[in-house]
Amino acid sequence: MTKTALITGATSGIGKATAQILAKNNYKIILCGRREDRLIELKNELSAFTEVHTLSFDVRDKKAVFESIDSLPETFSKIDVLVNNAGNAHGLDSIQNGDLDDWDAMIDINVKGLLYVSKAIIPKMIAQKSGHIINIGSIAGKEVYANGNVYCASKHAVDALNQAMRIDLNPFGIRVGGIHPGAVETEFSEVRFKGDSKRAANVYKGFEPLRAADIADIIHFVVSRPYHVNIADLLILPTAQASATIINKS
Ligand code: NDP
Ligand code: 8X3
Repeated sequence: MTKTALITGATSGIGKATAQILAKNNYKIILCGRREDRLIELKNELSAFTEVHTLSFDVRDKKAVFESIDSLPETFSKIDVLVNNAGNAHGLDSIQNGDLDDWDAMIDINVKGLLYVSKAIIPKMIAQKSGHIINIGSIAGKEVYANGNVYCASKHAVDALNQAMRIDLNPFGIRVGGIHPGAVETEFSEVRFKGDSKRAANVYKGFEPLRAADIADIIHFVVSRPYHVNIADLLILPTAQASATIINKS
């Protein structure tokens, strides 16, 4: 039977690539994000392969999260796969110089947003006695690096929540797994550096970073394992990267 995947942050980067690969592999797709033009464009592209529904909401807005998910039409209401991907870094400053609005954004989007979306979907998975949740963490959730403070804390929280969800949802047969990428060239650094494209591009200079499609491919592998196999935790790095800060650059 055709499965349905809901992907947050599907307007760009890892989320968009995940929607593309799952659509081509017979999943019905629910695309989520704030930028409606991009949602519509991607829906048009993926409709050649599968049924697609779009939900435009800010994961920080808990009312919008619950209303959007409650509004799903019957044909999309059984969610088999949730990819908790929406997130970003905002700024790269020392703890003493950090911007409070950046801190709020990272905690509210990466942690609380992930929780709101999960809370809106988990009861449905419990009722249907099946489901698979993929939480997108980061190498920043495994290590802390200079000036990464609050972003690293938010991704450590995702790592903890991933483990906690797996324990709490274990009696219901729901699979939970974390995917923790290193450097992936997406709009991530553009957002982190607030549109400074030169600084963003510099992050990926001198080595071959991961592409969004590399992570999407792995997400597809994880969700397509037989039901008795749950890939609980994966750290995926570009070959040139050994740790959050050790990157072999030419
Ligand atoms: P992008 O900036 O390319 O994509 C981020 C996505 O998140 C966009 O689709 C954006 O959609 C969505 N998003 C951001 N804020 C909100 C919000 N408030 N409400 C709803 N959606 C939101 O970055 P990536 O693809 O790289 O990032 C995806 C995930 O991967 C993030 O969780 C990130 O932390 C993680 N990650 C990224 C790495 C990298 O090096 N790129 C490495 C490790 C982890 P829209 O703006 O339309 O709402
Ligand atoms: C994104 C990767 O190393 O910039 O999560 O934190 S890093």
